[in-house]
Amino acid sequence: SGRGPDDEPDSPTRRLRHAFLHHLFYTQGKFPALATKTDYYLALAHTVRDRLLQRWISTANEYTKNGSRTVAYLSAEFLMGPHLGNNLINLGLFDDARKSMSELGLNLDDLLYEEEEPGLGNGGLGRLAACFIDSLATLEIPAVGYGIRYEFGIFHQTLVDGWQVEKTDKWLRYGNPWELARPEWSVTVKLGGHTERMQDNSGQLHVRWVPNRTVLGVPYDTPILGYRNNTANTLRLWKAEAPEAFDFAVFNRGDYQGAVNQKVVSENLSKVLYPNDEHVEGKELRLAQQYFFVSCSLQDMLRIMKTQHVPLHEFHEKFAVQLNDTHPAIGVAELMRLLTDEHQMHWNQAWDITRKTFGYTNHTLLPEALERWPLELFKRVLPRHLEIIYEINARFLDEVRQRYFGDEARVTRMSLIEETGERYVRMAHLACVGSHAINGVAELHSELLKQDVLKDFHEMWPAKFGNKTNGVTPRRWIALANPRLTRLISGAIGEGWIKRLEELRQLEPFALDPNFRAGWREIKRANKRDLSDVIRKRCGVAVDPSSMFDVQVKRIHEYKRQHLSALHIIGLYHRLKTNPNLEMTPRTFIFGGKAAPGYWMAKLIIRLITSIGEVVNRDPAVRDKLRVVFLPNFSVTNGQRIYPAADLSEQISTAGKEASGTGNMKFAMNGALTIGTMDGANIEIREQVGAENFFLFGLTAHEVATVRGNGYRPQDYLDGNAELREVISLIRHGYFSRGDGELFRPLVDSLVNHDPYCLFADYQSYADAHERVGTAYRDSEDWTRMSILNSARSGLFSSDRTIAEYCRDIWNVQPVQVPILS
Ligand code: 26Q
Repeated sequence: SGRGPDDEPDSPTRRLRHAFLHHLFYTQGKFPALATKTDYYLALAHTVRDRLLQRWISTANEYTKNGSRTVAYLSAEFLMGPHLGNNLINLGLFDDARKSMSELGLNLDDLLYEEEEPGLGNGGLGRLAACFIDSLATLEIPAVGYGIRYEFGIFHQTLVDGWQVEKTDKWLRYGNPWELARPEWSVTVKLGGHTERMQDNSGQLHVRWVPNRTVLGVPYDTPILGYRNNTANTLRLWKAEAPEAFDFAVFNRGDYQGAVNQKVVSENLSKVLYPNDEHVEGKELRLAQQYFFVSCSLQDMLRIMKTQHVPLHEFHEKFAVQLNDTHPAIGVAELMRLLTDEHQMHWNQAWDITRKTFGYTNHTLLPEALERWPLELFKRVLPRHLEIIYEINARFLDEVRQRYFGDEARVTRMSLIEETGERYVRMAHLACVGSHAINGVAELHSELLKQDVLKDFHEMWPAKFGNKTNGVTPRRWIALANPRLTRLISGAIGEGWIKRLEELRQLEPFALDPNFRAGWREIKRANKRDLSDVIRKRCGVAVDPSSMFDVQVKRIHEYKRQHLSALHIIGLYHRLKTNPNLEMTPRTFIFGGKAAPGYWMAKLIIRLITSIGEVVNRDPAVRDKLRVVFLPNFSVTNGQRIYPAADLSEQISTAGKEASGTGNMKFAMNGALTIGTMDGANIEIREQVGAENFFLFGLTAHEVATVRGNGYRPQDYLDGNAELREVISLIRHGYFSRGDGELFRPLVDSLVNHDPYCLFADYQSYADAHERVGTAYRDSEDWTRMSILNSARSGLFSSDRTIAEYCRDIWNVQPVQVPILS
């Protein structure tokens, strides 16, 4: 009849189209003539949601039937990124959806960009949690992600006069089609007040916590699909609400204002994500948030045990609970409280269960990022937990004293309570004592943990310690973000790599095939053209896709050293101005990343970068060789356009400071070469891709420690480096601030006088490495070969590998296959 398969009555494309029109009408209540882009997005989202509910129900059914051992991943952050595209990929419906939309005159990409991404995280730690739940579902591991349903996620960053300005993130504005409220599983959480003790008839002592307020935790569930399997796990995020009973009580006293106010106070708990990472502030609301979601989650696990008739003493057999940093570490004390106070279990048995339940992942070595809570604050919010922590501590320190007879200095160091000066609860110590496994997130980081931050704990319990090098999901970061590359790779080696990333190795021989290289290069070029369009729209700057795209995107932090790159760009600028005929590989420097709103120095670094851009981009003497742009609002969505378009990945943290990094992995997978230090996972990336395909520079972690230990003097490096002196002098004299010599003074003074992150010590080495980069880029055939090898050898950095290791070494969980339900 001449009809193609897509015109068959029940072809996938046709069914999608029908379902879509159905939802446009019955869910959005619109005719095409009145429909907005948001309506179209929501209609498609609901169409996809219908297709995943089947899997969600059969998964829940299968897990319940088998009483499967389950991973509970506790994290204050899940930086999920948009769901629609990812779900289409995992369902295998992406191409069908594109087709059915285009048959309706709609462009799928336009609809995908309509989704407001759930930015419920700051950066690496939150995004890692998102990659992990993706991999757990793909590996068919029974798992739940537990966290907070923040009403406002990470702020939206805009640039005004080159400065960061924050806007609230109203991600729920148009509703969220991916979540389902489960009010029937709400739980009550107590806060504040005091404790009372009483004896029962048999003389047994009971502790009663009399809170001064309670809040209701309402779970909102989002299905998390595995890649082309039938698994749909759950992300369960808690929203705080006022308990109804309280409402009534106040209302009956005629205090309507008070009742409404109570509602406001309760809902505050899940109102907003704290936007500072790697720098903790002892804020009462933050502690309450942490306790809120942890208590909700542990109570939820107890409820699940009850419905599945699992006896309480098997808690650790039913659940493996992972603490994503110390943010949920209060869970150790909370589980003890639930088992002993609320379920009358004896201390020793409860403690045994608790330790077998928890694993703790550390994500930082920076002292300012280690959580400690002032004792008074802690007692005000969690009086009972402070008592429990004292009890844990007393028993623990007895053990320390026995083990290390007479070593009171060690006892002081290891105590869960810091008592020198103001007193604090040390959350990392609580997490260590309450867990059976402790891990860092890259080899170097795990080693430094053992030698430094957690040295005493490692000496006491060496077997508890391990390493789990981070990974990222190739579904979102290659298949979804880089469809062109995905097609090329799959054409060469099949599609297996999407689930088994090590298969990318099969690309190695293609690095020597000129045809394949040409295809690879053309894809990078097309991705760069796409990004150039975005840059033109967002920054008003025209960049040349044939220039080298040199990219640094990540949170703005002094230790990550965005300003080292800034200094070097000024160095290049200076070279070009003094020698107009200088041969230089044309470069476009692309920056992106948010600064914590209260981190003044980070905001000044953004201003420095935008200032350099303003000068460089309009200087006819250099603009053909140098462009500098700061792309506002770096997010998961923007990352998906940036990583595929990068030639060079900047991973330039001071060695020993970046626990792992994960952006470094996303770049390498997408064929960028790295310029980087011996820090975090850079070391392992270099080892995998080969030293000859990686631009290394800078001091090692050991050398940094030595240099600093010998009384580091940045001025000496300045005296010894003419270019660096010129760079500093240009900034000082207001060259990038219209003659204002004050603007960047805090930044310059900090560098010249302290330079806590050794920028000056690494400057020349960095500049030299960039010289090698420039030379290498000019040989485009060889660069392409190295680019292919970077991708081909990045298989280790799939979060599937990471999760398989957690399952084997820490969680002891097995996959459970979900049958197709018809
Ligand atoms: C804690 C208390 C109060 C307020 C905020 C915080 C807070 C919030 C977020 C502290 C730290 C964070 C985030 C840390 C983080 O993202 N760390 C990164 O984790 C990645 C995943 O393991 C690593 O790759 C990065 O190296 C590490 O910096």
